[in-house]
Amino acid sequence: MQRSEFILIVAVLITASCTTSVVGFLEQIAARLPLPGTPSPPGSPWPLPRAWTRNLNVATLSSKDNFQYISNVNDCRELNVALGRYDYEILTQKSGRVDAASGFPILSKVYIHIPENARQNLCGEFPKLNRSLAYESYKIVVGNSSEGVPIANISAETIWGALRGLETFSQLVWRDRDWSANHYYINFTEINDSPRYPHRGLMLDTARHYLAPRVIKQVLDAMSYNKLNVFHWHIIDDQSFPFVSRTFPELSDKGAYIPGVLIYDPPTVQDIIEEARLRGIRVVFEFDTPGHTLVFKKSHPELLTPCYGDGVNPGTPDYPNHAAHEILDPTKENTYTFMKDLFTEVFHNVTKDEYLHLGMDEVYYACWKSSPEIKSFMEKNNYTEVNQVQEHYTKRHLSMVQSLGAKAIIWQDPLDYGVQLDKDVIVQIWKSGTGETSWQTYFQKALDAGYSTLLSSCWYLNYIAYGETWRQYYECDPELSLPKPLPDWQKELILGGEAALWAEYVDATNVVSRLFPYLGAVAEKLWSTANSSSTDDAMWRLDEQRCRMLGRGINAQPIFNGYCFPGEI
Ligand code: CP6
Repeated sequence: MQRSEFILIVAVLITASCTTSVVGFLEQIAARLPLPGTPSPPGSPWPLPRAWTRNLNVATLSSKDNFQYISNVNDCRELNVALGRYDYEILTQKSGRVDAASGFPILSKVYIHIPENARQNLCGEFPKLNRSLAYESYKIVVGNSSEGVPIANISAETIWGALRGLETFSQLVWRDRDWSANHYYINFTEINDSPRYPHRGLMLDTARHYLAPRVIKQVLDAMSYNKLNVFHWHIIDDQSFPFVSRTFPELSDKGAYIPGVLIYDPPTVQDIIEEARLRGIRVVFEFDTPGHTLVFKKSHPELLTPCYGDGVNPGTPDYPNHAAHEILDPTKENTYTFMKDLFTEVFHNVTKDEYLHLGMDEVYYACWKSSPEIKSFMEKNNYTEVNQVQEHYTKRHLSMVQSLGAKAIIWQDPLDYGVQLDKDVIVQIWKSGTGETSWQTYFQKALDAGYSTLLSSCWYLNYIAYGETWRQYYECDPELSLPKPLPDWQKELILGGEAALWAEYVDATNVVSRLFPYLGAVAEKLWSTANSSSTDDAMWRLDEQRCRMLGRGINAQPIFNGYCFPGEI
């Protein structure tokens, strides 16, 4: 609702009605009316739903004992756990004492409706990439029952939609502006919602710095507050190998920052996958090769191409945090059999997702170019350019992964070097320059070639700067930022996108505040319909979302001047 409409309705009601409860309510609303220039009424959801209307009828919340969820299925663990998460405490911002506001009817029952059949409602399954709008859609109606008491209904086609609906429902509850009153309200509301894109992710790098499982879980929780549904886990890189492989335990025994301690062992990994699943979040593992593999050298030096002369990694020691450039040796059979054994374990015993991310970014050609072994390999294969070596590795690795039954996501780099891939490979665009190297150019090239795409270029959260930098994230749009409109078949190829947080300068001390609430800006771009809100309008809802996250214990940083209610801070 626009500020002007909102004020108009208030004004009409002031003149048209004189019952004490409405006047009482109007006083409440007036007291909670945003400051001049702040158009968002309280209880505004983030990300913005596809269709959202509400009126000035308001119900209040009473005590915890006076509030219950009632669902038509009882044996769905995902739903039961979620109802525990969205308990009365979270609705009331964990603020302890709550008093029903006198003169207002009490909302005490929230009905949840999903299909009874588990095959339809998807209880017990893992979330998947699914293009169908129904998959995560939901409806909410808050209004009077036939007996004239306020009730809320949340209905969805699947458990994943029910989770999204519960999140939105929790965001509709707002606190009286008079802080000492301990009153909570919810407006009569109708919402019909479904996502714009099916893949809405965050890439986290746990190799430059180790992130404790509890921190990852907090990030997953906060992701669910923003309806994100993919955790892309960049779990290893040049600097460390915290992933514990049962097939090759030496990789983390030699490659973890502190072996046996700063690691993700199999039970921990499964625990994180389950934590994500219960929030409708997929975990997509990235084992980045053939570049970014310096860490393999610690336990398996035979897997790497020795670099010579000018090809020696310039990354260290002058730039100790710069990517190092030792890369896998594509000339040896052993490299492929090793990768096959590692990926077999990952696909069959670790991940629960259909997709694996294969990396393929930033292959440092100077090393390969410096190597006599690569030179003779090229001669033997009649290769004239080094990118044919990359093509060689990419194709073999990809077909091995496909033979395991996995689907693949890669960073854009092989396309940039002219490598042709199967069209079922998803290409993730991460580079951004100007002109020929703008993300729009790369993105359009991938779409023209017929690849399904994910956008990340404009959502690199690792950059920091003074000011309202979230606006850039919010103003970047996978379709509207392109120079010309896409034909429908190309629109279909856009699966969504991912924010990326590279962790050279990030660890448990700053990861949450670096991510939130900025990640919310990306989340709304990927969930809400194109052009549904301007940056200036979004700002007030994002600010409320930030305070809401603080109330839930997430240390989201401020986006401009102001304050949150005590208790949220
Ligand atoms: N690590 C890996 C990185 C980056 C990439 N891959 C990266 C590149 C440029 C920027 C930030 C991060 N640190 N493995 C590129 C996908 Cl600006």
